Amino acid sequence: MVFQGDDTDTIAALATPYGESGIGIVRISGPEAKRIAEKVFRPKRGPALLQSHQIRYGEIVDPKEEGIIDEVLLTFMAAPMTYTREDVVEINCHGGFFVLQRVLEVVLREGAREALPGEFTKRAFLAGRIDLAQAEAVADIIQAKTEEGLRLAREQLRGRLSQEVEGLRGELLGILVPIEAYIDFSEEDIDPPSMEGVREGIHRIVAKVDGLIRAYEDGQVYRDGVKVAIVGKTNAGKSSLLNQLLERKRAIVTAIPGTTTDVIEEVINLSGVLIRLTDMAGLRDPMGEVEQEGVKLAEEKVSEAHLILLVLDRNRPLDDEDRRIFRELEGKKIIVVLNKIDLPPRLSEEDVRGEVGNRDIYPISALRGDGIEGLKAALVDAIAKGRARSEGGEFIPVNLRHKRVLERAKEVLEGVSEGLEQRIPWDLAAIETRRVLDTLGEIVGETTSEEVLGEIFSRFCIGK
Ligand SMILES: Nc1nc2c(ncn2[C@@H]2O[C@H](COP(=O)(O)OP(=O)(O)OP(=O)(O)O)[C@@H](O)[C@H]2O)c(=O)[nH]1
Ligand SMILES: [Mg+2]
Repeated sequence: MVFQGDDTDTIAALATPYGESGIGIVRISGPEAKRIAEKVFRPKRGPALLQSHQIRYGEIVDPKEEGIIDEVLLTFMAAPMTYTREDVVEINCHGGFFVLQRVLEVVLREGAREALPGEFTKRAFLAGRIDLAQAEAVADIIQAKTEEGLRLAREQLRGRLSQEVEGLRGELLGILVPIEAYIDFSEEDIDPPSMEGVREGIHRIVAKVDGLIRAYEDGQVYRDGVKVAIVGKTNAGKSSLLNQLLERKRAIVTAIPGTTTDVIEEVINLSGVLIRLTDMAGLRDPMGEVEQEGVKLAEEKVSEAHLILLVLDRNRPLDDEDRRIFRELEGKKIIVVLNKIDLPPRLSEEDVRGEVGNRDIYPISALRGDGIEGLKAALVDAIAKGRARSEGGEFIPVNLRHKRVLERAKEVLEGVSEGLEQRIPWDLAAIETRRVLDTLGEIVGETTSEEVLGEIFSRFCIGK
């Protein structure tokens, strides 16, 4: 859905979800908010006129039918000290579907329009109270599924990325100003800028842009979760391990090899990190058409995974199938799980070491649950380590839209640097560099098109 609608009229929506709850809130924003509130609200005590930032107790009435709809607490907040910087009214009603529907109905009838998704936040953005990256953070906070995801969104709301981008634009301007001065006053006796100096400056900025692009990849782990694939040959105990990690019987477990044919995906939250676990067919030469499809799907999942849990059956010696799997996993991040330690060992740690080198090996019994807690800790550790490596310091929230903007900026900057080496005229270099300033401005919303804005705000729920 693309966002449309007048940005100056008065809007209203339910700010809490439909359904039964202790309270539900109807929110109104815009120039008519106060008038509408005074029309539908009858205070139990005190003056009829509403004063800013005071909570009042009273009733919502239907002015047409003279009937009482609900007993409420109403707050009027005068612009500009409000979320949208417009006049805002919030009505705390009883949280029933029907009551809320009726209150909203009379508010709309008195002159408000139903708000579109994210429209309150869009107004905060248009009024300059928050920038675009911060507006996006509001949606991220609402949608956060883990503590870490929430932390990231909070950083963004505080303007962490915006500061970073403003810094970059400042540096870029520092490069641009002497070039433009040279172009504008070329008749006078100004020396041309040093080509090497300009290129160095551009490279420094590109390196920072690269850092932000990497931050996206790190952040993705917290926003969307880490993909962990459970891999091993048939009957190794993959589905049993999935069930142990989920602490419920999700996948079918039988003694027949080839039990799992489809891909099973489930999400767990370990220490604030969202983990997307996939269990699937054992990797082997498929026996029939169903299994063939299953193995194909499984191979796809392996290639997408950030991390592999490789399950080996300690009760059986290694065979060609195992070796084929080792080869297929080359170059992937792997945690080795030695399963069925409740049975007699037919596979020594040395045999396994010969194949997996000095990777950590976790002995478990997926049947009895032994070693599962240790394995969980190892999982979290492996993910945290991966992050520390690429992060190299503070954490900056970057989403996919930001990343695309950054990639475009980087491309143009690299083009300018190459061009300068080939002696393109200074005015061309200046034009291109200015373009990057605008491009970066899209992150904070200074130069963002109406269409992109529409897309961003339609991600929100109604009432925010
Ligand atoms: N004794 C013992 N048996 C286990 C253990 N883990 C799994 N099993 C048994 O091994 C058999 C296969 O287990 P599954 O979890 O279905 O193995 P899988 O790797 O998912 O097998 P496929 O889906 O066929 O590829 C079942 O009979 C399980 O009960 C274990 O730690 N100890
Ligand atoms: Mg299975």
